[in-house]
Amino acid sequence: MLTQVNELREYFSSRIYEAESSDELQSLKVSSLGKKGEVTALLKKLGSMPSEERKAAGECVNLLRNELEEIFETKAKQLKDKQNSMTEQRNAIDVSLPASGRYAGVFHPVVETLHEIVNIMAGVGFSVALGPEIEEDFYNFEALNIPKSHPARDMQDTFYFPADDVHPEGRLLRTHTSPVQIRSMLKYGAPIRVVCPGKVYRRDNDPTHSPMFNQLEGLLVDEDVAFADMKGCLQVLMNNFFGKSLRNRYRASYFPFTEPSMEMDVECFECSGKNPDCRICKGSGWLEVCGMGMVHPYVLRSGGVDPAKYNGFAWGMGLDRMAMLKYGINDLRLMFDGSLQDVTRGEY
Ligand code: 2NL
Repeated sequence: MLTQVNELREYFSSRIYEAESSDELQSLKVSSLGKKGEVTALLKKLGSMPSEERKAAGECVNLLRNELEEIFETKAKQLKDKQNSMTEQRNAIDVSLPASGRYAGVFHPVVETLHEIVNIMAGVGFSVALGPEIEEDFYNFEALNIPKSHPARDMQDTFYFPADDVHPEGRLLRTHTSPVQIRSMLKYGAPIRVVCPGKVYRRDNDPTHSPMFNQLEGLLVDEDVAFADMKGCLQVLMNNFFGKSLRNRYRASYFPFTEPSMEMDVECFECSGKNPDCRICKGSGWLEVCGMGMVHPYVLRSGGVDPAKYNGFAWGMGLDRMAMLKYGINDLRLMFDGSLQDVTRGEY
């Protein structure tokens, strides 16, 4: 009996000493002091021993049991301390490590473009005017010398709201930001310098047209405004927007609200016309950037301005198109979907 006790003491105390986890320790406890454990088995054996041997043997086994219980407890505490200090180390903050990066928000390329153009024009004395997206026929068409028969008024091009008691004439989604300039002339009179950015709507939806897009129009009205003033003003805008001095050319055009009217092209800022495969100008060497002209006298009159005393110029450009040109975005749909990754090619 004594040898068995000593063997168990030897075996369990060294196994406990070597134990590396609470699980291991627990299974040692079960196999020694548990119901079917080896020490428990010895205790059970005592009953079948002759009574003269039982007392001494009993003391021996009990002593072993108490000893093992004590070292189990000590070892359990050691393992727990070790566990705690490991967790502490894992959670320790190393203040010398570089800080992790943070996502800063970015403006949408169209908003970025809007800010740039507004800042450039503010530099030459223009204010910003905003107006309603739901407009009346007068401001969107009539005042702009767009007659009732004009195709732009067609149901095919314009979104109309049904007439009701409050608006018996019916209303529409503005098809350009020109009504804001009419409203500005009526409100502030001449002389005036304004740019009018905003969302405009047309019944168009294909790979190169969106039913909602962003426009920016400008209007300058004063005494003795020359055609050359318009060219100079637009040159300042384009050179500053594209960041370098670019050649320009003008093509005769037609708008009901300007006379004469023209379209302006600027030299391709990317290749200056030298790359037949240029992804920006597609090899033409020119970028179509805006339509413009001297304000039609009818339009001045609609804005409450006397065309005998004042004249002026106006231009209109697509902000989405300007953003696409400047930032080399080749698909209009990218401008209007929600994925930052696609628009910025992952560089945010
Ligand atoms: C284009 C052409 C243009 C205007 C817009 C305008 C406004 C008033 C009076 C006269 Cl109140 N004109 N706006 C003039 C010429 C061209 O836009 O291609 N837009 C994308």
